[in-house]
Amino acid sequence: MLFRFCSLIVISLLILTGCDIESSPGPITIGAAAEENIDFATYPPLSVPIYVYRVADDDGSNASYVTTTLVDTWLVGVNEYFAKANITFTFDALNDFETVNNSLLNLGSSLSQNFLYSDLHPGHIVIFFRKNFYVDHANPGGYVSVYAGGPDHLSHELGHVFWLGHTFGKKFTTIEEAINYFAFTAYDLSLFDGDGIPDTAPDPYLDNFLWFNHVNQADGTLKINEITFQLPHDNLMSYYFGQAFGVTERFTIEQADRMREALVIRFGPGLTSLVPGTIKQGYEAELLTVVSGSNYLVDAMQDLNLWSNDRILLWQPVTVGQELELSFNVGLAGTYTIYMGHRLSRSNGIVRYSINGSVLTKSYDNFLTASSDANLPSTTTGPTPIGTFDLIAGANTLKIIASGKNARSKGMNFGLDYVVIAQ
Ligand SMILES: [Ca+2]
Ligand SMILES: [Ca+2]
Ligand SMILES: [Zn+2]
Repeated sequence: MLFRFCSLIVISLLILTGCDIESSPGPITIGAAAEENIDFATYPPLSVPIYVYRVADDDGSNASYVTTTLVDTWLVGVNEYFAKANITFTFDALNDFETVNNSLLNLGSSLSQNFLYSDLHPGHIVIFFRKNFYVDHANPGGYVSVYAGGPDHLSHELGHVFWLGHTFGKKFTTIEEAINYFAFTAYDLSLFDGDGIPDTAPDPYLDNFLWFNHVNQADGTLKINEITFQLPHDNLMSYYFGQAFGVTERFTIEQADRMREALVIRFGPGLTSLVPGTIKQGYEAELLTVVSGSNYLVDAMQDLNLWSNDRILLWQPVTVGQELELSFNVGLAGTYTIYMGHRLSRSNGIVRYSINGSVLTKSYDNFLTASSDANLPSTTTGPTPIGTFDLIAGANTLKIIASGKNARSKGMNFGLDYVVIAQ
């Protein structure tokens, strides 16, 4: 196959290489790495409000066809896809939908116009629906500009907002180009890994729907030399958009993980809409009274956008079973849900909690697993629900119990940014 192809190859490539190219590694099938078994339904639910602009030209003409009803319908589909990440988009049709007459915005290409409007709605992902055709795009800073609607396009662009790249890297305009490129680069599979995410399949993307002519219609594979690629037809961050083989479009676990990470970092603890209900009282962990325990300090955090009051309570227990007891004052006795903002880092351990003397069953591993990068800076979990409790008026106790550590963690540290109680 390779030889036959070489003999037909365009002259310029022959001159360049003299056909002295790597031999194919032999017949193999390449697909995605197996997904980890993580169920994000057991993680804190994250809820993201959106704000929608229906964009028209300066004189009001040429308006997008979007309506609040359409947005509601599309969000049902979007939320089905994002359920895997336990992320839900919410839309308040009454207050968060607006028509704006702005020809530049309607062109879609003006970053400054996009930012001008999206900055007006902190705590929301702003979505512009345009009439003019320009590529749908998203900015990781938090807006989406689309020509088309529908759950697939919206989910794809929202994936970009939460730091997901395309499954493919370089786009190829012919199958021959892909074959040659692959051979000349010593069958380097990373060329086809556009997103750096192992559980999305390597994707030699043939542009302009050309892939459709070369793909095996029975199973959706694409063969390059003797290598068969199981294309990620099922993935929302591909350009296949489920146009073949009846698969359900979706995100992988690693993609879900990255989106959750992006979301809590982007919004930080200030976005109270991450917490259902109303926050009744909030406490900076670094200001709580320490009833008993040792090896703790107030740590000033360098990334000031992430942390409430720019500081956390850092505890560095040295043995499993060690305890740190804090107290927090509640104004009115009642039933409250407690949320805590944890620090995630490469040196964190596993803790359990005790509230007013009763030890909770669930443990929390705050080791930062989202990346294999050992130098990744610590980040916040966002408000993590701990449970619902009857709290008394006055001093209540929160005990933290060191319960072990991830084998890869450098320590048993524990960082607490804040505690909030909500109803
Ligand atoms: Ca990949
Ligand atoms: Ca704090
Ligand atoms: Zn894209």
